[in-house]
Amino acid sequence: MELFKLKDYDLEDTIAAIATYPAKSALGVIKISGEKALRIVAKIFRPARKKDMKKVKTFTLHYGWIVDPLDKKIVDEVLVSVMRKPFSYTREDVVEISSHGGVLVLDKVLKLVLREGARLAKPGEFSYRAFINGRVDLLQVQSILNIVEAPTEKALFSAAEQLKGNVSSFLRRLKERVKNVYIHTQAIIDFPEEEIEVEESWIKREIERIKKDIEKMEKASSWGQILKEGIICVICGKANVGKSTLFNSLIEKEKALVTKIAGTTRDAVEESINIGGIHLHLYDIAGIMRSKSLIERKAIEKSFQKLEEADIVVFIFDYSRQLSKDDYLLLEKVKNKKVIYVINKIDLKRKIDLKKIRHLTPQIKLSALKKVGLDKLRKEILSLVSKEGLEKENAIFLTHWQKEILKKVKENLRKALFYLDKKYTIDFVNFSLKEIIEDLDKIMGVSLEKEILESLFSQFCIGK
Ligand SMILES: Nc1nc2c(ncn2[C@@H]2O[C@H](COP(=O)(O)OP(=O)(O)OP(=O)(O)O)[C@@H](O)[C@H]2O)c(=O)[nH]1
Ligand SMILES: [Mg+2]
Repeated sequence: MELFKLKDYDLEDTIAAIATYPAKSALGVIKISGEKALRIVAKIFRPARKKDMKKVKTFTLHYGWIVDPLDKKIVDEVLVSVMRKPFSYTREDVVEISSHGGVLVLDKVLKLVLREGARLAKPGEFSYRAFINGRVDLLQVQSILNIVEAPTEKALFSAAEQLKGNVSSFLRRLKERVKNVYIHTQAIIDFPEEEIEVEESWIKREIERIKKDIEKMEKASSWGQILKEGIICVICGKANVGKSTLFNSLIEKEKALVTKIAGTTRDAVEESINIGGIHLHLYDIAGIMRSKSLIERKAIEKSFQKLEEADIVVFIFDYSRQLSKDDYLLLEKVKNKKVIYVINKIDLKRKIDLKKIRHLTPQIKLSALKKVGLDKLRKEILSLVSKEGLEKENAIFLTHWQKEILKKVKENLRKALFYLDKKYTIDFVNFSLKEIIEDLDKIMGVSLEKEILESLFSQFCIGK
């Protein structure tokens, strides 16, 4: 693998950081990695049973005290774990000191470690070393971020799968297959006189198969994005249909103001909930109505803006009122959206003409006030999110630029198939395949530009 030296991430230094959140807690961990890790620990750690810390075996745990070598004052009672190179996260000598979790204690231990020769680690620097030293590839590095930030269990499990290396090995296998086809095309180019035992139909079939796998990856990555970032779901409807009531019922809190007066909600109200493992950003917005009030008109304008951001719209009709121009105006606004139609207030007498909206599906009748039919709505939201078979794929987490590269790979596969179909010389196919191989490498972090790496590792907290 090509080696990148990011500025300020000097690989020669021994680095240290507090790896846990520095707050009053039972335990805290200070992590040290590098050549001098054990020497530093030997200076500041007094084991309960006398031993030379520089010589202890790997994967061992040592009980004792942190003592300031200058004034011989005891700082804390600790456990020290030792993981020697190459079988550690960074593939260097790593020592973790578990002290008590006080902010001052952790700070004091860290200062001692720094005074004895370590340098404070930069954000993500431990993971950077793990990457540089071949312990993890870029897809795995990203999954570490996603594990830390996972909003739901589903997101966590998928990130853990990626960390295990499942996505990386899938990509490596895919690359081998592309390489195999590439070698065959190269043979045809290099030995034009020889009868090469490769049929173009085999090449075509193989490229088609690879393209399908890339498409699968794309789907899995959109699923990953949904798991990671969640879905924006906006509740809309004309004034007074019960949007805020439904919002409160779904989030199980009285957050949005509810009154019998039309035009109650002005600014959008937001709350995040978990529906079946999906992180849903739910919005309650101002109802649509004709109004002379400048404030109400502004609020409605903002509602329309919010609607544009929505991944999913919950559109509410009022069972106890007739359809009106406001309903139709709003229907026009959401015509290009994924919509679930809700008929609210079914506990009241019906006035709405259901025949006129029969064609609008999926449709759910409920009472937000009496909390009847809410589960049906939750199920419908979930099934709308996971339509297109997304849920069947395992999620993978890719960054924006990785998705862009994936698109390019797909485009090159499409081109290769086009060249084969139109009987271009095999050189064209060969060239596309070469680009694909390079691009697949890029997704895994081989031969990547420095800026991309820098921006990735800077998202980590210090100590990771
Ligand atoms: N009977 C009955 N009343 C309901 C139901 N849902 C809401 N309401 C009532 O309808 C009125 C308006 O409810 P809101 O939730 O404020 O309606 P909204 O759509 O947010 O209204 P705006 O913010 O003004 O657009 C209140 O008096 C609610 O109690 C329901 O399912 N059944
Ligand atoms: Mg409201």
